[in-house]
Amino acid sequence: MDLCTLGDIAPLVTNRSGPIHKPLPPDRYIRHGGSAEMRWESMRGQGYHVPNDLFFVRNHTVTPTIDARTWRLRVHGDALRHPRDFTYEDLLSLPTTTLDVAIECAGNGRSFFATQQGEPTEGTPWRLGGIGVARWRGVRLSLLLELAGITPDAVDVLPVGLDPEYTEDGVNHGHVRRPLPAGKAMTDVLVAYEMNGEQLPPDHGFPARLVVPGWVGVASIKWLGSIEVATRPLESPWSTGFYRLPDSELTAQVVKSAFELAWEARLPAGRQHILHGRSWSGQGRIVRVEVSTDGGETWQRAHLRGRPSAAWAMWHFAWCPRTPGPYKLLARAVDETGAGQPARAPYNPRGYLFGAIVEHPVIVE
Ligand SMILES: Nc1nc2c(c(=O)[nH]1)N[C@H]1C(S)=C(S)[C@@H](COP(=O)(O)O)O[C@H]1N2
Ligand SMILES: [Mo]
Repeated sequence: MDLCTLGDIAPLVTNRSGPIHKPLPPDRYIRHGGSAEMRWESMRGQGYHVPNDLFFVRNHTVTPTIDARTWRLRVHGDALRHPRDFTYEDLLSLPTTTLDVAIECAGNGRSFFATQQGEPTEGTPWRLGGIGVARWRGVRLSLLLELAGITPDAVDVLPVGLDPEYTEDGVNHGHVRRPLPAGKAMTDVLVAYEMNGEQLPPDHGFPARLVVPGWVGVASIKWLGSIEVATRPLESPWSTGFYRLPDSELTAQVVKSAFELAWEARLPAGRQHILHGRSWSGQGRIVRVEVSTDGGETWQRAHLRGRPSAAWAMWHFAWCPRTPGPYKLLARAVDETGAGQPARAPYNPRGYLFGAIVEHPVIVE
């Protein structure tokens, strides 16, 4: 066989087409066009972090293939004394920081506006699987901006992705990008190149992505190509059009809870079941979780596992259903700021921040 021909074919085989590179087995993921959410029952028995092969993917277009050897992160703008490029090697050689952080789509839970509240919205009909917690390792954005000589009058920071330009309804909005106030950029934001101890996977932003703790997922720009730092406010369609609430900006995530159970899971009657779940908030640690198995008439405390941690809380609850039939399981959490989960989420046309209590159907038989 001609080895040269083989060499030509190999890259075509490894360079998969399609919007997402990694496998999306249907027993672990629900597909939504070019995006995919994890099935919560797949989290049963997992540790604190969502494995890379289960982590949800939200792509505006497609996962690009980027060569780290020629990749550069361009840091520029009028609020920098030394604008400069960073290579992949530069990033790897700088002091590292490791953080457990949740990334969650602002539209996570959106489908419940329609199914629970009778308020259909535009956008991907996520259930609750548009969230994941990973251990991210990389360089603090503040360090890169200091190396580039950020000035005290910096106002906004605009990270831009290298994935293809995004077109909606015939309008080209350009590359995915969304400004962050300089204050947030200099506090706890990471330029991550590792996810759960592995090189950042292509679908999650290889070679480097932003990780913005507590904020809606769209702030965590993947496939970073450039970062502008300006002395004036910056904007993009992702801050002025979509990913905005009618009367306010969209920044921190709200409180949510999910059971590690299949939708319409079947449970034998007359036996004790340990129901497992997780709760999270963009604003602080979860301090209390309650579960109701009677449609919200009565609530009981769930047991939190371990010490409260910022990314999410793991909990369990013992339930012994005696009577067969359909049930709705409810979980609600409260974070350290006192924020909880209401019975109804405030409606907004694009269906962001569904923080109401989700009714999880199960069948006892
Ligand atoms: N460059 C770029 N960054 C992006 C996106 C994108 O499409 N392109 N999607 C954003 C959105 S809306 C979310 S919710 C998160 C999802 O991150 P994940 O795919 O790693 O789970 O990435 C954000 N960063
Ligand atoms: Mo998102």
